[in-house]
Amino acid sequence: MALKAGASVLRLTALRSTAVRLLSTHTRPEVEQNKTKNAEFPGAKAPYVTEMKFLNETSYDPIPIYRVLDNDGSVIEKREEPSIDKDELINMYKTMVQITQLDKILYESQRQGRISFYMTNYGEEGIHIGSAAALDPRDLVFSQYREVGVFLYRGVTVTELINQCYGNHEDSGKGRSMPIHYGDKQRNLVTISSPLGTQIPQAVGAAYALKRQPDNDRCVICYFGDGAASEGDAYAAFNFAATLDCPVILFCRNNGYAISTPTSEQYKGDGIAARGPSLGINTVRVDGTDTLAVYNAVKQAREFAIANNKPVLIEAMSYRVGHHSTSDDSTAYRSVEEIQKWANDESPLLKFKLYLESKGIWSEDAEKATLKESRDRVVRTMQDAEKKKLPHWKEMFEDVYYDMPPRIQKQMQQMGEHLKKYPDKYPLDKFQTD
Ligand SMILES: Cc1ncc(C[n+]2csc(CCOP(=O)(O)OP(=O)(O)O)c2C)c(N)n1
Repeated sequence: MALKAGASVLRLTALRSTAVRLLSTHTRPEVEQNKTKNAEFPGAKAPYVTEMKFLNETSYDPIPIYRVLDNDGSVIEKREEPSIDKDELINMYKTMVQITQLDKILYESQRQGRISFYMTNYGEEGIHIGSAAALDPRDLVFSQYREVGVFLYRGVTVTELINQCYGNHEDSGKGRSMPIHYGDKQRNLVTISSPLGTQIPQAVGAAYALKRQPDNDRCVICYFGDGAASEGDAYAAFNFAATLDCPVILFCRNNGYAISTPTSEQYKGDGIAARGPSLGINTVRVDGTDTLAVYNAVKQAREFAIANNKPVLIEAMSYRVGHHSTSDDSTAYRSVEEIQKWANDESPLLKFKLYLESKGIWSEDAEKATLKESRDRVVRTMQDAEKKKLPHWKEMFEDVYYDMPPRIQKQMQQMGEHLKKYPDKYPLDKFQTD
């Protein structure tokens, strides 16, 4: 009883003080002013409102998609046309053609059992070349796996790429990684690794290291897919990039699919770009089938990132025209009509070619010659790569430890004895020898 009486006294007192508070808020003029003033919480400086409302993706307009070229290759707004000299424009287009030829032939070579795996880049050539052309060769590149054009544009040769896919002794990775896991230290291209998203925090860390160097004039670019953007690593990396003020371009290739998962199942809301402003990152969404739009976005992102030591998020919208990889048949989860529409009407190569033609610097003859040259280069190189020996079997025991521990030395010795005992059981003639 005593408790109950006590509780009702407390309730009465609380009611009275609420009433006093309410009355006073309606009467005190300084409180009137507070309504229009921004709140000054440590975690949010924002206006107060008196209407309780949830916000969601429909509360805002979708982030627009920046483009320079129309589908017919014409420049929409003259002021947006970048000034790129003729030779570079031609080099950009030729590299795009080289990507498609590399893809066609290596894809087939996997089908013929000559290499174990391959991933094509169809539909994303404009992303590779537009971004690579806007970077400085000293900028550090972290890629996912579908960015071979960036490697080509940096000067990695078709021979080096094919040696990697064949895993022969001339592969700088010594045949230890799956095909397409390229890397090139001299050209500032960090070796690709398969686990999705791991490169994103690494890239942010590298950008942080760059910013700590005196007079830094380099940035880091990190490519990742819409699927990889769902990894926890991506969120952590975005937030570190923003809070630690890192000169990194976070470049999302949104090609509509993560293997068979369409973006409609990958995320709700307005794509990857919408995450940028929410974390305080300068963000732009571009048409990834428009090489010039990608070029402008990366060029400005680079300048901004270096001048301000801040990240930029770019979401390049595109379509993965090929199957996910040689292990996939994408017609199981999307229609052939859908693929054809993007392959034909929105081809980044076609748009760029029409642009070059409109400038009078490209012709059908040049097209034919470039196609033949790039196809022949791949076929010739592939035949050479096949003849090259595979790395010495001892390589698989090396390079992990600076000084090989006794247990690994023992395994290597046992392997040597085993091969001596059963030489006819292994294709030893295909491997380098001592
Ligand atoms: C951590 C991790 N989970 C799953 C996979 C298997 N996997 C390889 S590629 C891929 C899809 C990635 O899609 P996206 O990032 O959109 O890139 P895209 O292949 O479309 O270029 C998945 C799920 C992986 N490699 N690593």
